[in-house]
Amino acid sequence: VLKLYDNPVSGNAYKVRMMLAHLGMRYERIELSVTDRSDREERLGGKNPSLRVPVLEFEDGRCLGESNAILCYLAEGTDYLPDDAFERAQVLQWMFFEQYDHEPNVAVARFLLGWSDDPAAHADVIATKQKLGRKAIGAIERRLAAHDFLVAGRYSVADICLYGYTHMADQAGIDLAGFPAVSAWLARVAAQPGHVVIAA
Ligand SMILES: N[C@@H](CCC(=O)N[C@@H](CS)C(=O)NCC(=O)O)C(=O)O
Repeated sequence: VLKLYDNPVSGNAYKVRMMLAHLGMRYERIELSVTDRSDREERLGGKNPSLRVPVLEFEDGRCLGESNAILCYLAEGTDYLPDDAFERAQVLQWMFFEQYDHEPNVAVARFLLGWSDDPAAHADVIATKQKLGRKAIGAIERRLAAHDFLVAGRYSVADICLYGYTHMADQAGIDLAGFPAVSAWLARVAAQPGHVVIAA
């Protein structure tokens, strides 16, 4: 059976759990802490050089890290990844954007607020991350003002990817009230067949 090196509160791991749920794939969850990382080398050393979760381990022992690489691999040949080369590149456009402009801000603000020992000590960093996180969500808003989904007019792995941390923006201290197209899109994503919530 597939093994997912996982953490229940990680949005990056949640993105992978959502994809696996859509595809109806069975897997075993192996939980690693996101606060005590002392066992990372021992547990992930041979599996993902960055020592981060999520990591997906296949039955033949091969391992894949990076949530968005895992999403693309699982989506290959399914309706969640377009066949057309330009549309595939647009999917990647949004997934690279997520990893550079969105996740490092929204996810890190959320982590510092919810899981660090002393959020007040990180107040300046949190404020900067929130500002940049709002800017990233503004880019999604601009796209979704005229589109129901991010790419090709239909639900794809790009939507799964950006739903992950956007739907938890409130936990990062980012209010989505000023982003009506994003809010409507979040509801469309949550209504997809096979949708799962993060606290599963
Ligand atoms: N770019 C990576 C980021 C993964 C990541 O940041 N994982 C976090 C949990 S959300 C983690 O393992 N943190 C512990 C650490 O950085 O040592 C991905 O998309 O998979």
